[in-house]
Amino acid sequence: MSFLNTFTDNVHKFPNKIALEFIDPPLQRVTYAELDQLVQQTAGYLRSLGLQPGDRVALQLTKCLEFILLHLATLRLGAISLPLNLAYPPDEIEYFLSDSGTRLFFALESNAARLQPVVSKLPELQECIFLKPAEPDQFNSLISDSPITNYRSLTAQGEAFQDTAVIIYTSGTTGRPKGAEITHGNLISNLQSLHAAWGWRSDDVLLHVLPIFHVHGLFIALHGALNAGATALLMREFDARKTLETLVEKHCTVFMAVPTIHQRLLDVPDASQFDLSHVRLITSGSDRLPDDVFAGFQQTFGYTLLERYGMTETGMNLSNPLIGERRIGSVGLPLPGVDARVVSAETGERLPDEEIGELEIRGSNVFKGYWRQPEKTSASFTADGWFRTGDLGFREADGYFTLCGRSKDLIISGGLNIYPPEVERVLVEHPAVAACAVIGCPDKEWGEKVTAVVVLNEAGSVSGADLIAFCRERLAAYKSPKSIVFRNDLPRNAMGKVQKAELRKTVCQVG
Ligand code: MLC
Repeated sequence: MSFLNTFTDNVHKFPNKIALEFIDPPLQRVTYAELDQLVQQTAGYLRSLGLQPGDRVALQLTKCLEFILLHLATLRLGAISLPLNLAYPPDEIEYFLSDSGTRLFFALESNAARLQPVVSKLPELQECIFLKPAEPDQFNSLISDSPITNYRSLTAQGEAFQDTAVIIYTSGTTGRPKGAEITHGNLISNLQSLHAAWGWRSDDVLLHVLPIFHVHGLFIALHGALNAGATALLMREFDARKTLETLVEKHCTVFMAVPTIHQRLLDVPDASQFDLSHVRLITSGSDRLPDDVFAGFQQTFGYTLLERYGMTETGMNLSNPLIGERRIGSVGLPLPGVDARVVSAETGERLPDEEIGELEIRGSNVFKGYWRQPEKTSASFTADGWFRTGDLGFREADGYFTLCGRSKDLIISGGLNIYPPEVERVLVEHPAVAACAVIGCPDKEWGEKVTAVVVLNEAGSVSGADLIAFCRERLAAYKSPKSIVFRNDLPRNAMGKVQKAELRKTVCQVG
């Protein structure tokens, strides 16, 4: 069974049920039968462009029906979908497309002028198609002339189960971002675990406010709803008040978000006027849920948030229970089919309960490896096949896990991962910068705020604002520093390594 088989079953079971409804302009609504028909037409269109199984199709689009159709049609054809964050500037896009050897690239018409010089440099890229999601007729006319394609059928036994379905780029502590290869098997196994753990139902109505180019919005929320035969109401861009209004007015039963979004809901004036008692499941993930947001949700809405823990490479690993104690500060218990253990960072040996070590994960949810990076892949697994998450935590005697830091140098801002070396690499390209260190400072809104500590060359002169602008030209805005602190030197250990813990103590307090 693959996710696509479940979706097809739902098309037969609920042909006239609304599968997707975009609740802001352009308003669009498709039933399961209509969605299936559109995906088939889109598959026909992709095939007419020569797409073959295993080819990569990159999508850098807004949250729109076209994105979903191209993504599902790509999976249907046994090709590989490669969703890209809209915030990535052309420099980053060039790297993702060339590293992945993308064959077809769908991007926004409004970005055509910026992207054109980049795409013309890529020999493996066969075609770049610019879309206008605000004008759905454009895409309809592209796909309507294509013959309807019968999909390659995917089965649990066949090699398709092991085939890569999606590549999502994740940054790393060293080098450029790596493409995590997620298989059809990973997708369905994680969906089945979550279906059972969270009690997904075909009469659920999901309010979907997350971007669809990451695991959370794409696999957990969108695939989750389609896998359940439920209805997804999609908000193109998150708006806090509209979220609360929609949850109430459209009788939504499921809502998933990151802590920054939950905090913004709490900040809505008169938030407590919104009665969310009919929403049966509200989850929080992608970043640690601060205790005051957990408590604020209980006080304001009378709801106990269900915190869960996942990663791009593994999908979802741990979750607080649907029924039973949702423990503050804890990410809960291993999901069905997922094994979790805590090991010593030094010896790799399993640690007793309550002792802090590195969290490792095993299960059919764990990805195949990093695209064309066998060494980095093997370094991320233990000899006996456990994935090293890089997160530190402990297990309690009753099986609940708590995270308490990271062994990797990583910042999480608004639910997005940022690896400081990526930002440092850009900063040192500036001629006035002699050295720098990028750290995350605690922040009420974002969880952590990207902060760069910069040492200038003797003759160097540049303002913080100019350095931020320099980064934003080369990096996605969310990765770029939100503040720059100038120092005469950086604290280093005997090996010359910057002492980031020391910097966090002195720099973050100052703000
Ligand atoms: C936007 N900005 C961010 C940011 N998002 N900066 C830091 N961190 C972020 N996450 C920038 C914008 O570019 C903008 O810059 C400024 O901050 C303010 O923008 P905004 O309009 O207030 O932000 P908004 O568009 O509302 O976005 C905030 C958000 C969004 C919280 C809604 O970040 C979001 O949807 N986050 C969810 C990310 C997600 O889905 N993560 C899941 C990863 S999967 P300026 O200066 O240009 O105005 C994963 C696995 C798992 O982690 O377990 O789930």
